[in-house]
Amino acid sequence: MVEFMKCNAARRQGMHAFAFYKRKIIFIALCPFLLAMPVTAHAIDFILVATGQAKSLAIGDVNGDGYIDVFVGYNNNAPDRVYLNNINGVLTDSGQKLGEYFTTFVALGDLDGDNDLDAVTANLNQPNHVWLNDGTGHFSDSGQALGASYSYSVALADIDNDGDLDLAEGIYGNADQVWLNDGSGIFTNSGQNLGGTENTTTVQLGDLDNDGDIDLFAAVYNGPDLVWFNDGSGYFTDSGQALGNATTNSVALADLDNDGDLDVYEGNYGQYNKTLINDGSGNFSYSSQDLADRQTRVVALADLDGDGDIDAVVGNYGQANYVWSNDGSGTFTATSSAMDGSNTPALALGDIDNDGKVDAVVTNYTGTEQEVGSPLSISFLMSALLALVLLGLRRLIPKRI
Ligand SMILES: [Ca+2]
Ligand SMILES: [Ca+2]
Ligand SMILES: [Ca+2]
Ligand SMILES: [Ca+2]
Repeated sequence: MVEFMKCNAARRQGMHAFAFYKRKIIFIALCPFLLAMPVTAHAIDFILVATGQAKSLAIGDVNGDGYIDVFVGYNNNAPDRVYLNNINGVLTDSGQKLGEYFTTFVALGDLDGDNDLDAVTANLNQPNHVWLNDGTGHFSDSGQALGASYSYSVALADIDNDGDLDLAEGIYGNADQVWLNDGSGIFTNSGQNLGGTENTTTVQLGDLDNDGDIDLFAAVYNGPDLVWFNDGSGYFTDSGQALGNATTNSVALADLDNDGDLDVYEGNYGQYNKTLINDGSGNFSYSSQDLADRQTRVVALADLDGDGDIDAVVGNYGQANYVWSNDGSGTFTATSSAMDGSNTPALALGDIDNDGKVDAVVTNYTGTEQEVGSPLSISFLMSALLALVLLGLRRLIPKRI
């Protein structure tokens, strides 16, 4: 705004300045650049899609219309639901009532190779289910009942390198499982038991050791997190790492420090959140940062401010949700909060309203839709930088010809 006012003032005395002051010519010449850049703060929209027993969600364009839709998993044997994006972020219940399970986690991916997004739901003490999409966002139960464990989390990736999406299942109080896809969306238990009685709350899949295959990170509540390396055929071996002993509810993988490998953002309950930095070969060590949410249920990562590094949105219980900005080296600073006192068990990041900015889609136990302004703003920073340059130029140029 200061630059805007300066530019206008400079324009008002433009001709006079043109005749007598070189410094003002340069100043005016740069004004259009300043005026073209909005100085309003970049904002992330928090979009509340469901409340009550809605404990999990996944986002993706399920009906192929170019807009991101939301699949919500409900606890307490309430049916799961699909919310379709009408346009520009307006989400409407499609009316489908999918199963009556205790759904704790949802993952979307094309499981049967027909180019639409299908769904896997993790259900507590009940079989996990595969829901196939007819291409219009209408889901039907594949009829498969995958295990009947205390499933807290599922993740999809091509674990055995045969071109289809396989399934990792994180189980609370028992060994995690790996289910392989035959290409048509039919899953078979690989027979592997990853770990023992750890309380796995989240499994995440990614190439942790940079050898081209999909590895597994298991977040454990009240115990060390575990890292499993893939041999390339879908068989996992314990890396031997026992990471921390935290009350971890959620982890997310991304290259936090911009060195080309996947790091970990760890969300803990009653303790600081932490980041674990990868040495490039899949060996993790905790950074020194204590990220002060302390009541975290879910973590999601994306470049929120468009500066090329990965930022974080943290969903908490009984506490505001926070946006954490990365400085590019993996050091995070809390920048804003929203939904004070909310209980956010599920969170995903995507451009729901197609305005070119990342939105946060959440479910809450309670609460209403809110938006927050984040002080992150590339345009603001560039305006400030240009203002400094202008000051420098003005000092270098003689005041009069
Ligand atoms: Ca499909
Ligand atoms: Ca596969
Ligand atoms: Ca790997
Ligand atoms: Ca990294």
